[in-house]
Amino acid sequence: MSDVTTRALEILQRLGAGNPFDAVPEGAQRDLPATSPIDGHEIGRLASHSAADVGDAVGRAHDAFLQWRSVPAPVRGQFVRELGELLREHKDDLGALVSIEAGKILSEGLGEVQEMIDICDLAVGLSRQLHGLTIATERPGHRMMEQWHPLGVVGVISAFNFPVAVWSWNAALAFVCGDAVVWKPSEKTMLTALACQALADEAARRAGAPEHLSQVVLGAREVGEALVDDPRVPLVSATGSTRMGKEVAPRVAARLGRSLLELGGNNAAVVAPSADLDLAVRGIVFSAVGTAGQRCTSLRRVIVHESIKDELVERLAKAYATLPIGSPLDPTTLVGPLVDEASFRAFGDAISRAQADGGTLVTGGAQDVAASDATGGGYYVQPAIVDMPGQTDVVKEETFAPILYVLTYSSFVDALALHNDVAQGLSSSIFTLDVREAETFVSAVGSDCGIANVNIGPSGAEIGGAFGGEKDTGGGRESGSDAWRAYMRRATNTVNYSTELPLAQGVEFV
Ligand code: UN1
Repeated sequence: MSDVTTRALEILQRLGAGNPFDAVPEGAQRDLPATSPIDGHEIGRLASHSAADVGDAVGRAHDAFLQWRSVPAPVRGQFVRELGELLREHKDDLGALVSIEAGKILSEGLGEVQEMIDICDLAVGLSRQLHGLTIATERPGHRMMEQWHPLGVVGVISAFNFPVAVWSWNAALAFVCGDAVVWKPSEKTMLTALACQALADEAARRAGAPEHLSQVVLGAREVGEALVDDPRVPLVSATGSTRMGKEVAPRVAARLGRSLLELGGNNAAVVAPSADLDLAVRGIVFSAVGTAGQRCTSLRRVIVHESIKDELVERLAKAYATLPIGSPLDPTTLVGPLVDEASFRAFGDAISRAQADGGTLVTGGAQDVAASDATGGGYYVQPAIVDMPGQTDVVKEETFAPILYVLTYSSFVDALALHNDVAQGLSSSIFTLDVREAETFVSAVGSDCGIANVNIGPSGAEIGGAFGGEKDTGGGRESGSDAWRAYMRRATNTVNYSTELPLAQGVEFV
């Protein structure tokens, strides 16, 4: 048994998830390998749920919802408060399990759990603030108001790269909104999902919430499809590739369900002549290289003014040369592995295509850079910077790996045009000390993304803001601001407290 396996199993025990491999029913086909990208080692094998199992899980969740919807929202908040407390208690373990299963460095694994704690805090407060409106009515002796009611079972489909935070953004809000959740995690990160499920079950016990409010279903495409097609699931919240979103959305729409999509990004940083380059270099390196370039908010394009391009590229190359690459469990590492062989190939292919388009590889791209006893079998790469002559097709695609394309501009208008000339619209940033450029960038004629930052990179959003983006990113918003409304249904109520029956629009109908 590898060290990683032993550690994962110990953590699962402490989180109350037991040994999920022992829990696979006798005779079930163990078709789902749980592996760690750290060393490529198989931790164990789990069994897919069938479409019928998914239906059963939705049925149980729906029954729980029927009870939950009439529990007062502030009381529902107590369940999420318990969940937040358990996450605080188990932050180190769950963060390490995220590192083991997704390959992100320990500090980022812990950061992800902190993001869960933060959204739980927000949701607990929100449980006392779910509010509608009172609206002026034209009819005397009447009152018109808007209420928000629980919606039902929310289907959550999540990706490997934020294996636990994305569930919590959805689940913490859904629970206080009076909904139940059925979660299909990525097949690459099933163990962290089972750990969260164990914590949610414990929180429900402590808070006296109904059983089965939270369910996990495991498997590949068919399992996702069963969830997406189930008419008892009024909202499907899906995070992943644009390709996946384009398959999910029409299926959900075909039954007139709602979807909340958080799909690919192709996030850029404009670096203007006035930029504080110390800040820009730090911001760019974190956003481009953090999580080994496997965030949907990762920085993929730098659009730099021609007057400072050479200096910026030189400084970035220097910073890249010192990046410690290796096991994410080693606290000195900043760059962990790619998640699997397919990502590794996509990294190499994209660099070759960029070179064929006339790009110059400034640094990185070397492979097998970290092979050692602890990491042999994992897919480690040296983050790459490619200087591009223009925004070619490969630059317009999202490659989920640490490749930073450098594009050059001479006028700010051109920089904005280049910036927005991609299909995706998640996150964006500008480094400038020029207030006109900064304000233009965040204005209606600036960045067309859901997130637009000034003097920080595009990644690392906090949970208080609404998270999501436009165009091929799917248009959904999760997490903070008023994103909670997606998890509720709106009712407009008009109450007549008079003895007359005046009709709206002055209609006479005796
Ligand atoms: C994702 O990659 O799917 O803003 C989410 C960030 C994180 C969330 C990323 N808070 O980078």
